[in-house]
Amino acid sequence: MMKIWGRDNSVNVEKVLWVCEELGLPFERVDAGGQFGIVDTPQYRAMNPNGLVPTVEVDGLVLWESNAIVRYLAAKHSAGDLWPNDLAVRVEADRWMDWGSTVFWPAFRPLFWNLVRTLPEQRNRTEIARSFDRSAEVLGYLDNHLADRRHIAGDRFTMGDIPMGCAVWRWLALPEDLLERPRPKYAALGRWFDTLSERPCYRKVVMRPLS
Ligand SMILES: N[C@@H](CCC(=O)N[C@@H](CS)C(=O)NCC(=O)O)C(=O)O
Repeated sequence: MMKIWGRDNSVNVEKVLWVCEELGLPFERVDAGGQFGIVDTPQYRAMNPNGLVPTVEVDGLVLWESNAIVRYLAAKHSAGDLWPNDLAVRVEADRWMDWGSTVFWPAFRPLFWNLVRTLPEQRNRTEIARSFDRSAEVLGYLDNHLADRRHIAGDRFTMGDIPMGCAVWRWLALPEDLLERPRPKYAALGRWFDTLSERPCYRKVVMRPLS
C-alpha cells in the first residue's frame, strides 16, 4: 500500500492527501515534520534529502516534491481526467501548479506563519502588511484567469486545481480581525472556491481549521 509521510496540517501534504481521496487510492499516513520530527533521521533523509514533507513510497518508488507526486498519481490513475491528455490543457494545469509554489506561496507564507503559527506578541507587523499586499496582488492574477473558466485548466476539475485549492483555503480562512483590512473581493476566485467546496474530498482534507 502507498505510504505517505507528513503531518496533515502541511499545505504540501494536503495536496497529496486530496488527490488520493479524489482517486480513491488507499494509503497509510505517518505523522512527520513539525512537532512529530522524523524528518531529520538518517532513514528519512535517505528517502528525502531535503528533510521536508511529504515523502511518498509507492510502486517501488520514493517520491518527494508535492506537485510531482500529484502529477505522478494523476497520470497513473486518472489520465484524461485529473491528468489532462490535451497538452494545451495540461500545460495550463502545470503552470498554475508551479505558480502556486513559486509565486503565491512565497508571497503568502509570512502572513500565514505570523498569524497562525506565531504568538501574538511575536508577530511582525511589517511582514504581515507586506505579505498581505503581495498575496492580494498575485491572487488578482488568478482571479483574472478564472474570470472566463470554471476551473484552473478549463471547465473541468484537474490536478491544476489542487495546489492553489489548498492555498486559497488558507487565505480565505484567516480571520478578518487579524488581517486588519478586508481581503479584496475577487468574484471569479470566490466562484471557483465555492465550486471546490462542493467536493467532499476538498472539505474533508483541506477545509479544516488552520493550524
Ligand atoms: N517544495 C516542497 C516543499 C515541502 C515543504 O516545504 N514542506 C514543509 C511543510 S508544508 C516542511 O516539510 N516543513 C518542515 C516540517 O514540517 O518539519 C514540496 O512541495 O513538497
